[in-house]
Amino acid sequence: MKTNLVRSKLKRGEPSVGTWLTLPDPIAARLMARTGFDWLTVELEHAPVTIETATQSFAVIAGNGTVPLARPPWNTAENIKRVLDNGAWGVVLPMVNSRAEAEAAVDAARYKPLGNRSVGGQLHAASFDTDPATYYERANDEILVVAMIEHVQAVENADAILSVPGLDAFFIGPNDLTKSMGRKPVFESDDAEFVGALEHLRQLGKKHGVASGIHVADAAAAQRRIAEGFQMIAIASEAGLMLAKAQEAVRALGLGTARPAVAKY
Ligand code: 3PY
Ligand code: MG
Repeated sequence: MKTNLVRSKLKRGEPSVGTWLTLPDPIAARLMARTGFDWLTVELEHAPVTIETATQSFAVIAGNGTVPLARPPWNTAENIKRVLDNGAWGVVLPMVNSRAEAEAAVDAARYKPLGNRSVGGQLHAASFDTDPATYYERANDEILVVAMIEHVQAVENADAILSVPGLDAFFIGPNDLTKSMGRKPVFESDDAEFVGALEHLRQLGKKHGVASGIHVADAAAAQRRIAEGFQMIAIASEAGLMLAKAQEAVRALGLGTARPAVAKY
């Protein structure tokens, strides 16, 4: 069975960088899996990605030596089971706002004795290049469980959320977090409430031995966050990276007026 090198890196305290896959396209996933990111998160929350497309993407990502993660549409047992049973090596769960929600996530993502994940499926084992019996034996050591902290309620409850056994990392969604603070959704802000929340969360991550993660807009921001101690960093998305490069070329050549088609992530 293959080893989840992202989980190992995070456990060793090292940074791990990836991006989001928002296009419903396993060919884009295949190409992105060869660029050198540690992991790619297939986006099922805000993008038109179906479970069939996601399943194909998990396979080509894993087959090209990169770790396939999934962000399910919401933090429910049904969603978690569907993506893990079809080949994701980990879940990045939206809007985990309470200890009970974090416990439910771990319960759905881990087999007994750490949880109550239901046994079944074929593609989970194939994705790790092993057989189902070995997968059931070892999955609890390889599956990455990440709770998104992206609401002021989650920041308030973070001490309780991050103390839940079986959680590997938390991941800040700055856009939802700033929106929940009553501001415009942004990746970066100098606002004291936002800056203070990030520092508070990182300290709690250290206290509970849970890796700190955050979504950023570009490589320079990723370097800054890594220097601050964040470990799990997502840079934009494949669509965002593609559009940024295209817009750079258009601007350099002084071509016509761009339509407002900027992808955030
Ligand atoms: C957010 O910024 O809200 C996100 O969900 C990023 O992944
Ligand atoms: Mg979000």
